[in-house]
Formats: sequence, structure tokens, C-alpha cells
Amino acid sequence: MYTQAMDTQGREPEDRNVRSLEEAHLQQRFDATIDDGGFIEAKDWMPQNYRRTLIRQISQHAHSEIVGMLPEGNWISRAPTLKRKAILLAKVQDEGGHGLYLYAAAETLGTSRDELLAALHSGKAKYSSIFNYPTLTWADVGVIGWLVDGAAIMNQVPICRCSYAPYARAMIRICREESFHQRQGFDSLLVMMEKGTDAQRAMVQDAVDRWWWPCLMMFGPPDDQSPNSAQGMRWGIKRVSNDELRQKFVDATVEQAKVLGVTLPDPGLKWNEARGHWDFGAIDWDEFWNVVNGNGPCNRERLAARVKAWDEGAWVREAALAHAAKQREREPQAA
Ligand code: BYC
Repeated sequence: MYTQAMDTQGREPEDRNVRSLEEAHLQQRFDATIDDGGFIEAKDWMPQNYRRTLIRQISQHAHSEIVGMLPEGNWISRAPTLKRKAILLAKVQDEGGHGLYLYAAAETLGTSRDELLAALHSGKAKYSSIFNYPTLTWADVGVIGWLVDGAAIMNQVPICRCSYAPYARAMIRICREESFHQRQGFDSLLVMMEKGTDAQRAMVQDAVDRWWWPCLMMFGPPDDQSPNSAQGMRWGIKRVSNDELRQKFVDATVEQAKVLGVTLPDPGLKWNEARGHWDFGAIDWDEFWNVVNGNGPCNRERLAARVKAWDEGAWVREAALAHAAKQREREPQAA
């Protein structure tokens, strides 16, 4: 499946020695590049586990983008004004574009789009837990922009310096677009909080109450229970740990909540002078794993919607293939 075969089957023992010497040299060069904070390009040699880890993370990220289109897409036809509808349409289209950049970045590692999507459709591949929660009111759309995209940016800005260059490059553009997403969410909520009715303010508070804890879960399990973190950090794939990013998100969001005039639903939120950070209450990790393992409120619905879109797009893929075959047939005549 990968472009750099590692098997030595059928080789003579001397060949294997030469090969392992060569590999040791390549590994040394790879380690030195990583230690210097350098970048690995698609055609550079890389250890198989580095390649596998990147395929796992980038494809999960790509799946999150396209599954992430669903909760908000649900509100395009019910946006309250033409302006909000145009903004939401642009945002949801951006998420589709992010999915495409990321699938393309994963493909540079020697896997195929078909394989990646098959893993999503069979339920084998993970995507972000956050998209398995329902969008019950229009305020949820604003809160997704403010909190979900806010958490996404916090996590994704350090990935712009990821050691795998095609992923890092994709992330630079994605982060620029995500900051517009976060701003539009905050703006939409601010309008409701400042100029809205009591009922609209209550709707915003209710949405914040439902999304706050799932947003804290987006950053992944605590560092001491995160099996992939140590190696991911060593390889420069992850630059900042799950817990550090979660804390940065809490610190930034508490201040923004004050501007909005909403209450974050955590009685444990308290400024800790000694740490210079906000303390926060215990996260329900049972809920997180339940959602990750397929049993959240909307997991089945989300997967069914992706499979339906894939099945209904079969004619587009067939037409594209037929067109490409016709072009190939014409090529010799043109020559
Ligand atoms: N949901 O060892 P860990 C977005 C899994 S935003 C589901 O810490 P790692 C968007 C993890 O995969 C969201 N699964 O893993 C925003 C691992 O399982 P496997 C997408 C999760 O990789 C707005 C296991 O738990 N962002 O796209 O070192 C609108 C142990 O975790 C979650 C990204 O994907 C979760 N929340 O760290 C539209 C950013 N958290 O694979 C779209 C890139 C953990 O070993 N990804 N797991 O079976 C990352 O930065 C890292 O992969 C994570 C996890 C921080 C998410």
C-alpha cells in the first residue's frame, strides 16, 4: 500500500545487511531533520510508523471536516436572514474545501481517497467527537463558530509547523479560513445577546450550556492517558499537548464569554493566581469515549448521511471516469 516497501522477503542475507545499513543512514538523516525542527517532504524517506501516524491523523482530520459540514448544513435553509445564510453557505463550503486539501495531503503518503473514505463509511475511521452532537436551534450555529471553530483553531495553529510539510502547508490556508468562521460565530451571538429578545438570549445560553463540555473534549484525552502524544511530539507532528491546548482554550474563552454576557456552565471555573490560568471542573471522559466509540447522540445519523451522499454521488464519479476515458481515446488521434 505504501510507496516505500520495507519488506526484505526473498533477499539474500548480505542484501539485507546493506539495506539495513542504508536504512540506518536514512533514519539518522530523518532524525537529524526532525531534531533541527526541519520539514519532511512527500518524497523523502520516513519511518513507516511516522507515515502511518500521519495517515491516521490527517485522514481523521479530513473526515472531521466533511462530517463537520452536516450539523451546520442542517441550518442553511433556515438561516434567519439572507446575510446569515450567505455566511453559513460560505463556511460550510470552506469545510468541504478543507476536507479536500487534507485528503490530498494524506494521499501524498501513499494511500488513496477511496481507501480513506471506505474506512469512514464502514465506521472504522475516527472523526472528531464534537460532530456527534445535535444542532437544536439557530444559536447552535453561532456557538459552533465561536467555540467549536475556536477550539479547532487553537489545535490547528500549531499544526502549521507540523514536521510533515504537505500537512503544514494545508493547515496555513485552513487556519486563515477558520478564523473567519470563529469571528462570524461570535458576531452572530453578540447580535443576539446585545440586540435580541430575552428568548434569544436564553437560546444562546442554552446552546453554550450544551456545547461547552463537548468542546473541551475535542482536544483529546488528558496527556497522561493519550497513547499517541509522546511519539507525536517527538516527531514534531504535535507541537503542543492536548492538556496545554485545552487550558489555552479555556483561558481565551472565559474572557470572550464576559464580552458576550454568557455564563460558562462550570462552577469550578476559577482564576488561579499561582498558575496564571483558569482552573476548571472535571471532564466526563466516559461521555467522550462513549461518543468516540460510536454511541453519541448523532453518530449513526452522521455516518448514514455521509454514506448516502457517497452513494448518490456515484453517477458523478462514473461520469468523470467516462470523460477521462474518452479524453484518453482522443489523445492518439490528436497527436
Ligand atoms: N474525537 O492519543 P490521542 C474540525 C482519539 S476540528 C475523536 O491524544 P492524537 C472542524 C485519537 O484519534 C476537529 N477521537 O491521539 C471544526 C486516538 O485514537 P486512535 C478535527 C479522538 O492523535 C469546525 C485516541 O483518541 N481536528 O475539523 O495524538 C468545523 C487517543 O488520543 C478525539 C483534527 O483532527 C476527538 N476529539 O491526538 C469543521 C486536528 N481526540 O487514532 C471542522 C488534528 C482524540 O489512536 N488532530 N481522539 O484510534 C489532532 O490534533 C490530534 O489527532 C488530536 C488527538 C488532538 C485530535
